[in-house]
Amino acid sequence: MLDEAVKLEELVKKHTDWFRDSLPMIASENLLSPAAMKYLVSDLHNRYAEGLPGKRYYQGNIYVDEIERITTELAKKLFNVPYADVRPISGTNANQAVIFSLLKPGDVMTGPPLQGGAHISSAKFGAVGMRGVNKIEYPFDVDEMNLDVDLTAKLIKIVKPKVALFGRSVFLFPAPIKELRDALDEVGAKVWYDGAHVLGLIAGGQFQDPLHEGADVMTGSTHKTLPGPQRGIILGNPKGDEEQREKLWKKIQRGVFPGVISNHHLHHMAALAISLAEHIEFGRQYAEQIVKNAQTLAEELHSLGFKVLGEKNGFTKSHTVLVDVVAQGGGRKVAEDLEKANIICNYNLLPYDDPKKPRNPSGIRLGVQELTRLGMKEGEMKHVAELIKKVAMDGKIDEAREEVKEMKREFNRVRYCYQEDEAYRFLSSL
Ligand code: DSN
Repeated sequence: MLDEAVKLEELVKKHTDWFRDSLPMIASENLLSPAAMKYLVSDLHNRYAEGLPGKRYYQGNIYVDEIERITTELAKKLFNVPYADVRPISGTNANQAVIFSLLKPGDVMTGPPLQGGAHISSAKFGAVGMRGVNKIEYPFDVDEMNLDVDLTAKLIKIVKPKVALFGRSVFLFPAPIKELRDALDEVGAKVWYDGAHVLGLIAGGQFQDPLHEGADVMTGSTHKTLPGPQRGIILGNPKGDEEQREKLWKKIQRGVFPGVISNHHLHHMAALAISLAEHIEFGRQYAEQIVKNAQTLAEELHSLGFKVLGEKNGFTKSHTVLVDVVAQGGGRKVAEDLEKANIICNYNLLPYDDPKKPRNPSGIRLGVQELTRLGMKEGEMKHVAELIKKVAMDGKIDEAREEVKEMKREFNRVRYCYQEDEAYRFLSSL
């Protein structure tokens, strides 16, 4: 074996052991269930499928077609919508498909600002800008930690976007779609909701339900609060009569294939099907606990002296907690110190930061969805807040790391799924 190959084995093992002994709190990650993970190493990995079931460009898709039909039906059932496309291979890829199908170069779209939590695919330097679309940003209200509804309604009426995007990657509170519905209808904008972060909360009935509040289409990644494989999804409930709905949906499906994907990674699709089924059975309970945990963490950090954003509205209604850590040395320093203590999160721009300086922002973003998946509840969240204080305020990094390892020993089993099991058993047996 080449030295590099031996080294790789060592690196994967070290990584796996490190995460087993850590508190992973990146708001966009989660753990796959054992039942879903087994499909990732099936023969499906080796195969190709292009197009839609029954309309393929390769032979060998007899069972793949059936798997895709089941996955699509489960997605429609979970979100209670008439349309689902389960082929995008990531959330960004799903966004690209919507951008390509609904927007042409020179078109105007509106969306949240980057420092207000927008995903990079909607930035001027991301997929939207690269498509030549003119993105105009909504005004953001820091006290509300949400869009400024009155100013946003005025903006929509003035710029008349072809597409109005809602949803964010730093997503504490529901987007005001209902409040903006009149303005959106007046200009005839298509409403696109990026639900990547909150997909599992929406499906679990714990967040707004955008496709029943006026959004035409929702994109998402399937590995955040919806704890499936790293993949994407597009769900639709377009406004209009049957013909208009079908027309829009066909356009979006052409955006997926041949627009932005060829093969759609069939092993991940089967893993998604199982994850959707698990969420139908366990998602409500899981989503409820996520929101309780995030609120407890935010309250505890606040009472320990941290500047937690969103105080006016109870800090958070999602899986995410956003903390201004300027007083503790800034986002970068705090995130790096936490990493040394095996608490993994990311430094993050806050709404009042300069978006041109993303490497030195004021905040950290904390997500509780993975810790919740491992069975942690409100009591553990209080302990996590104390550990964060120990690192960021008291500088006791080594002491905190030992405590994290000790705490984590009790929490390595994946919950809210068919076969609760050791999260790292498969990986560490590599
Ligand atoms: N940008 C990623 C995040 O929110 O962490 C999602 O793509």
